[in-house]
Amino acid sequence: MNTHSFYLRQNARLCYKLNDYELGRQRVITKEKFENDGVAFFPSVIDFDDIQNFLDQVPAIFEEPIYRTQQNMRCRYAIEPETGNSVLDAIDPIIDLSLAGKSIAYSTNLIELLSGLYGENPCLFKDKYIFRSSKAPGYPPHQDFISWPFFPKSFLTALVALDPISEKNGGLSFYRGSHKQGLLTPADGDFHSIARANLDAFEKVSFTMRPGDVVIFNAFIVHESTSNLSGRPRRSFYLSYNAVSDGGDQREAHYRYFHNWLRKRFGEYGDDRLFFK
Ligand SMILES: O=C(O)CCC(=O)C(=O)O
Repeated sequence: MNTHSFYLRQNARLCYKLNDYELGRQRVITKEKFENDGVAFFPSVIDFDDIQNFLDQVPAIFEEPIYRTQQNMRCRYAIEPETGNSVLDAIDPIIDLSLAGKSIAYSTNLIELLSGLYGENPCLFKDKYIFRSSKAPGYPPHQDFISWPFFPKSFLTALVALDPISEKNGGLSFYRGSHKQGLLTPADGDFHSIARANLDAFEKVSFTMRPGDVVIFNAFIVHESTSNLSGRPRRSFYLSYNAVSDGGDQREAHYRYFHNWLRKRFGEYGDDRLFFK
């Protein structure tokens, strides 16, 4: 049974209507509600077959040795707390390697949903595939906005569940409304975590997701993830967009800047062997 419907073309302010048959009620997610909370959950946005096609393509890609080296700027590693070993954690970007991933990023459902939230067209800015292996630690509380010269303030991320996601396997929590405080850390272009003690004023919300469900969140909302205790990877696909009026298509420029930043950052430690492939 189709449990949701899109109302974007008729009225951009009423962006999503969710029929909750089990509870016999109808919930509506408006642009205003999203702007107030900074995060919203949308069930069954991507077809399960499309998710499965993407999951089928990924292992073959990453059998290639070129994607299993830390010198490739596409691949991010996490340190396993128990052993200190590095484990592959994220592939950023991935849609140039996977047509199935690309078709999810530009799927009508997702683009219409984002158009409703923006009130204008979205442009894809960035995409990443996160493995969150059972050994990888969670991410500490942080905001996604990076104070780089042209980083768009309209940056929104659609987290697409590839596996079921819950608190037990490294699910995300969001500090509802925290995006309204703007950037909470120094604007120096670096990643900063935020102490939980500074977040008491905000309600912490999390979502249990099935493959194909989507959570969309603001660049300034503080969020974190738990360690994955399930013994299996928790795979997810993060697609970030900007509003077209906020810089237009900046995907290539973003990755150019990002790679130069990585080269400078790790150049300090004498690592001049980084490449992107
Ligand atoms: O997938 C996760 O565990 C968290 C990822 C995250 O917060 C991010 O990429 O900003």
